Amino acid sequence: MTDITLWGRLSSGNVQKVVWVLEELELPHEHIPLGGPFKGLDSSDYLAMNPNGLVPTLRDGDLVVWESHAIVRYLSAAYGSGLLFPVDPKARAIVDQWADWAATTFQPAWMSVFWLLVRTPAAQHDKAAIDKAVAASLRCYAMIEDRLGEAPYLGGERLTYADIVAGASMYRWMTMPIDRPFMPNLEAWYASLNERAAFRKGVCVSYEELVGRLAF
Ligand SMILES: N[C@@H](CCC(=O)N[C@@H](CS)C(=O)NCC(=O)O)C(=O)O
Repeated sequence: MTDITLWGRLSSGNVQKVVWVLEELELPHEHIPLGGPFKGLDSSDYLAMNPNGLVPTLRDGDLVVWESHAIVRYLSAAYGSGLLFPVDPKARAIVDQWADWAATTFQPAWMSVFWLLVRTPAAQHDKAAIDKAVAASLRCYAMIEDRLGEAPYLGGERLTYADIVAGASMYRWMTMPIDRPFMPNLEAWYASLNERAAFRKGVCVSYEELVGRLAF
């Protein structure tokens, strides 16, 4: 029996990672929409839980944790040990390598494309900035492509939390109006993620409400 609550709007890429892992592990939970059109990030109750004032935040019993990667890693360790979370430290180091790279390098790159191309109103588009951001993202996707030539998942032979934090980019990346060079391993990975109901539910979410909207 779990006592899990997730706060955050489902159109947030960072919330989507958490929904995916909750669904992947079939963890019952309460979901409270927050942020964006739902507002509420500056309430004193929320800031007492998450002084960073952003979504997602997760509560599991007496634990409150924020930062999407910390949440995904916690749920994977607590409820998916040996599955999403390798027990062997050497196997886990590789998973952490890709997960931390996703947080520090990969997500800033592809999110920059999303902000410049999707969230920024079309009249304000800066083509040079978009091209530069796409090029930086493609360097990251090329790294993923190479890695997926060695193993079916970023961490190796099975899906881990590294695939969740990095794969959460894939729906937006594959549906944004950009030129994407064909990367067969990336396509195969995306197809295999799409076979998972948890991925479809958490990540393949319309971003219509974000188009041309810089406000949140
Ligand atoms: N590093 C944080 C970033 C969190 C973040 O930027 N959240 C955004 C949504 S993706 C947010 O709360 N924006 C304000 C809003 O939705 O109102 C994490 O990974 O959890």
